[in-house]
Amino acid sequence: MDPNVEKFMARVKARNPFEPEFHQAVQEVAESLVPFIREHPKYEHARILERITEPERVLLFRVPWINDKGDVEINKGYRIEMNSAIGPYKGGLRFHPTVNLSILKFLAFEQVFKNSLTTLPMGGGKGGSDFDPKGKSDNEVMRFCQSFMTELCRHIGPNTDIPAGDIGVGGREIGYLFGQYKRIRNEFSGVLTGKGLEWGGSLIRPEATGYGAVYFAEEMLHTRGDSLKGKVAAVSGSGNVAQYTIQKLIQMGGKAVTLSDSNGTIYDPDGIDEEKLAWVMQLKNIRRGRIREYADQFGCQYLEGKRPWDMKCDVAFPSATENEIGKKDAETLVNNGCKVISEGANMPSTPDAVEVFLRSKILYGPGKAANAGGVAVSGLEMTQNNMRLPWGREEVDNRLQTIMKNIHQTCVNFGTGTDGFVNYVKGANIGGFVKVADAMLAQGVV
Ligand code: NDP
Ligand code: 2IT
Repeated sequence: MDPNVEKFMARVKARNPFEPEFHQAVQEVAESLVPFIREHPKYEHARILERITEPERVLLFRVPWINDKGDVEINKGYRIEMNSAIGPYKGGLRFHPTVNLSILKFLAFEQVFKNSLTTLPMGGGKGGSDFDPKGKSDNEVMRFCQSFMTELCRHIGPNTDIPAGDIGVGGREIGYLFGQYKRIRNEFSGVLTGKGLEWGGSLIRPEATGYGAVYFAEEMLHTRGDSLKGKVAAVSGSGNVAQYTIQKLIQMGGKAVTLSDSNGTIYDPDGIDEEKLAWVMQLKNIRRGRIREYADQFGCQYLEGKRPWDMKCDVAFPSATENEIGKKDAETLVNNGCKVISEGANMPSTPDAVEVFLRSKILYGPGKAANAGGVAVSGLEMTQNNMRLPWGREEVDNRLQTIMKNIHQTCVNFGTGTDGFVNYVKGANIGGFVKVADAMLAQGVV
């Protein structure tokens, strides 16, 4: 490791103990940025790297609520306001039992670079709770969301901090959160994105992350004169990102053969078509069941406790969660002929898996570039809220496609090596950094 990266990381680890996911995200970025900053000493003098890894503000609060049995339950609530150099804090909320400070700080840190890459004026933030929506009734979820927002509402606002969804937070949760914000603040505003269409939401926002990850994969393939047409894809997860990744893949002539959740993977070599996908959406979004049921319904293989990465594929779309592809998985993917990884999830590949992808010189699109379509359309939702005028489907989708193309080009500009190989990790990290760093320089030591 570059001794300067080592020195920098020793300091980050000492100042942020017991935060392994945060260390992992920072180290990946530092490995790209330290050599770049060495060539641009203005950033070093202003200690931008040290400042950008320190959140502007961390909020941590109690979320008490009453379950259906009448018992009091207590969860932790968080909001990390990471960086506001180029716009108000923007980023999702995650409700999952594994949520802790380390995970939210890694997500908020990634968000700063991702949001900058979209070219829209959005700073970075992330929040959430260790609340587990699984097995909870709608009323319990509503009471939890109301309690969570009762505290959060004093810290956020349409020009201050604009949360959205992430794992465990979809249309239902955004609705309950929005209702409580409006009630307490007596204000109908664009304080959250991912809203329903009837009350300030944007067309294509639900689809945006998955669609964007597919557009990004297509752009990467174009650099090698290829396309997604006829390609077999392994997709992990079965939530928002996985579902719309598959929808767009079908439209572009690809074939998705896997889906998963935290219990296991289904493998459907015939391909998940429109009809099967509609069934999955009903299963996951309405009935809130497990992916195992797909295998019973359509008579295919279910691999209990397994991830999709042993399945032969041309393209992989990890769309579940962080560190879901380890070194062995990466080697299996590459050995089985996988040529493209487009990360719908945030940081789904471990550092040694990333190393395998980069060494193999396959097309590897890291999350902060490949999954930026979601927050990009969130930015477009904010624009429409401010104009008080909604755009049509095609308008939003065209803008999303243009944004994904531009992000790809930024990665190419900053990530192409002397041998012509595009290191999208380096490209995304430096491309995302420059705008934020220059804004921080211009705004003084704040
Ligand atoms: P959802 O809650 O809709 O779906 C999450 C899916 O991932 C579920 O199938 C879930 O399975 C699975 N999953 C979650 N945690 C784990 C785990 N620890 N191990 C195995 N499987 C797991 O979330 P999204 O689809 O919105 O998010 C998926 C990923 O995409 C996350 O990394 C998120 O940060 C990222 N992302 C999301 C964006 C968005 O707009 N929603 C934007 C950019 C990135 P189970 O039901 O068993 O929990
Ligand atoms: O990780 C992400 O980019 C998101 N969960 C979406 C954030 C947003 O504000 O739309």
